[in-house]
Amino acid sequence: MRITDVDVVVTCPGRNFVTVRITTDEGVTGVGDATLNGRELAVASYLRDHLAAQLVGRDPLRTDDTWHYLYRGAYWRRGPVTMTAIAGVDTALWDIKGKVAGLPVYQLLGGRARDGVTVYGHASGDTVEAAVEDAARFLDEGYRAVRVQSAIPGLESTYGIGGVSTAGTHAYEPADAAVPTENVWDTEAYLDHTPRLFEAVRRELGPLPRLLHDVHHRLTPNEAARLGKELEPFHLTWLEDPVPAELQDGYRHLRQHTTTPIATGEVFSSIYDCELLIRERLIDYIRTTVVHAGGITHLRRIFDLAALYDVRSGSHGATDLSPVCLAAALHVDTAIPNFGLQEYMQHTPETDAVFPHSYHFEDGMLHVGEEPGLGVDIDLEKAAEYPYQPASLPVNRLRDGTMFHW
Ligand code: EZ4
Ligand code: CO
Repeated sequence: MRITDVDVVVTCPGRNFVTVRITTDEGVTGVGDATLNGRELAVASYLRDHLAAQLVGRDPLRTDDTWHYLYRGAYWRRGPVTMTAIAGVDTALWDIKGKVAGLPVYQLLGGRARDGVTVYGHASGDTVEAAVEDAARFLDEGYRAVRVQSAIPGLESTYGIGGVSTAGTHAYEPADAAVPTENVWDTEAYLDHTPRLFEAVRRELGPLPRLLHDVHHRLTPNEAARLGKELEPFHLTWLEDPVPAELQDGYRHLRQHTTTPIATGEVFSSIYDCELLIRERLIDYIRTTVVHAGGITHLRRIFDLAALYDVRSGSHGATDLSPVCLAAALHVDTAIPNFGLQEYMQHTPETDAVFPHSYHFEDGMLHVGEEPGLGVDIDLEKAAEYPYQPASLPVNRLRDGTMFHW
């Protein structure tokens, strides 16, 4: 069996997605997500201009060998563009392997380890009351865990707020332009507000719902330690990305000061980005996912390392990760021993139509389908109706104009 074509499809059914589609001489095709939000065309070029020619003629079933061929063979290792491109290819090869074997991919990863994949939804609101109401709606819809973000008084815009963000719809979309919108950030306002938010959520929703919160990389280790301590009475399932992820030894300081569980890793692209955090047990959940961490092959290695140290998976699953990534993530989540929680934001109906899939939501869990491969495809005709549109994530500045983390 040989790879005959490697196609890269860029489509924008509400937001941009890059999909790798690999065809074989036996007519079996596979798909992989290669979307890197705001840098989509860099990955598309990496795939089209550099990898496609190297892949044609190779045996598609040599998944691990191909992974190393692309990783070691580049000489320039790691980095989000490279690892997202490798992920797209690797995911498509797993899809092909499943179809050839006649088995869903989770079976090839060791088989079913749980009934379904518990997910968390994104609740938010312009006020604390609105955020509490939104969180309650998610719980009413059967969600067992919910991330809660609310607007910070005095700031014009806050991460995670905006657009429609109630249960059953998808949340905010990034700026629809090549030049990012600029937001203003105020750490003191945020640190003052966030414990009040969770005090209200716990008071209204009770002690049992699993609650999460995303700091989005904006605190120093000591500021994060203060927040973690103040949130301890509200028993979060996790506090996400409390500090910029490149400041890894800052997590030692944080860990020594709070028992609030910590999750990080959505921006990591390799096992080497999380090795220290896992080995020193500085985090509770590792948030790497298929598309940005080198595909199923590499993500599985990260999760296996994490399992040795009692760190659980908590894969990133925002809407800029396509349904192809979500399907692949669900196969991994279904099979690994140390699954923790999976992020889930519903895609738009247009996106779901471009990427027909067999996973479904029920009782707070996502369930993979049973067809061979990943159980997801791309409808090329529909994809062609939505050409690429320049789009960027926002940037943040402090009140005095200093560039800050977004
Ligand atoms: O900002 O996926 O936990 N989810 C997140 C996301 C990220 C986007 C970046 O593309 O932090 O909302
Ligand atoms: Co996040």
